[in-house]
Amino acid sequence: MKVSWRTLPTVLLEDEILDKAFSRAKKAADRVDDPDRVFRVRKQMNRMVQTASDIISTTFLEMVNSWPSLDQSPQFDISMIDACVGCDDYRHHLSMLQWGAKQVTNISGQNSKKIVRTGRTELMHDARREAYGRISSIMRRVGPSLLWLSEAREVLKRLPTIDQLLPCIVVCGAPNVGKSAFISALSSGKMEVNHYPFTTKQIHVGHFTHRRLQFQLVDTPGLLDRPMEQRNEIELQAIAALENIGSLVLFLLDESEACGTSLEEQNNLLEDVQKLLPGTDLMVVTSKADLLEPLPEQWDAVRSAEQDWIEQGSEGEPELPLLYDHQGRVTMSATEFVGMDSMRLEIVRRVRIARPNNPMELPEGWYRRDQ
Ligand SMILES: Nc1nc2c(ncn2[C@@H]2O[C@H](COP(=O)(O)OP(=O)(O)OP(=O)(O)O)[C@@H](O)[C@H]2O)c(=O)[nH]1
Ligand SMILES: [Mg+2]
Repeated sequence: MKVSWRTLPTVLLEDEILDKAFSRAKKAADRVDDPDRVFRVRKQMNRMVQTASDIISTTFLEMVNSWPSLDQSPQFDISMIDACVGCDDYRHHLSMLQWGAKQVTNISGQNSKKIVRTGRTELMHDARREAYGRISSIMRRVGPSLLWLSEAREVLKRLPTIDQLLPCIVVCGAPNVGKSAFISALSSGKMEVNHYPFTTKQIHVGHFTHRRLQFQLVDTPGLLDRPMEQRNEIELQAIAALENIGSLVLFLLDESEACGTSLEEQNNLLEDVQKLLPGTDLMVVTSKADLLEPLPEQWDAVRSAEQDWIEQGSEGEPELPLLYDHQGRVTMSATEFVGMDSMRLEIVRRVRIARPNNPMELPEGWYRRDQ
């Protein structure tokens, strides 16, 4: 299930909803035409009460329906919602709208009865006025929830969109090691740029397609910049959320230290990540191979194997040689584009192993004969 956080409709606030409801109600009353004064007032007052209450309860219920239900959300979304806005609050404020819709409907039922049962027009007016007063006070109770949802929408809009059904490769490492450059080099088409709502840092989401299966690549900036004990709970939850989406975690190490973080600190961070994501396949890759001195031994061999493959149309799944650094770690250069296609094919193989249940899985919307 792909949740479209970015298309959640605008949340109308307390006054906007009341204005809309009461002005539509007035228009509806103006359209009433009956030569008998008592009948006319009765119809008018009834229309006002019912229209106002219908508009409010419909607005509330439509909102409740357009916001994803947590019970049916994938674990990643739940963790992100919890980290960004809090699941308890999320549930509470949506249930306030449900409560409000019910209250407003009851009020209109009760006051309509009063209007119908009397023959005196001033009592009809009183009943209408009373209904408006009660509706307004319900709105005042729901107002803070509308405000909360409106703010939550702004936060959730900025979440990355990740398709749960497709493999997802989480790219992490210290600042400046080349995560974004790596994602960009592997992606066909443009990277999406999103934000983690609680930092100003940009998250890059890239995609590539292999044999019609789309692979997603996600950045983790801002989450791992500090030692474990200094991270707040929200960040820890967000990191834990990564566990739920990552078919494979790539940890980039910059051995040249051009990133500004010492290799020792980068290794400490690697240990932290291993602890945080115990169940996830982790692949350590060194970045910026072009800065290594001397260049990796197979630099030219890998580059020409990759070029040949591209010239042949990048078909199939050959065992392209991987590029290794002097410590025997897989490496690549995102700026020179050497070792990138080999890496892509290696990622495809690793993801396949990490998702052993998936060979039978078909893309959304397909069906299987034996089911
Ligand atoms: N020489 C060389 N430089 C690279 C390579 N990849 C990235 N860089 C450079 O390293 C710097 C950081 O690259 P980014 O891709 O922004 O690194 P990042 O890990 O996304 O950084 P943050 O998002 O700030 O954590 C940039 O100046 C890049 O040009 C590479 O393969 N070779
Ligand atoms: Mg980056």
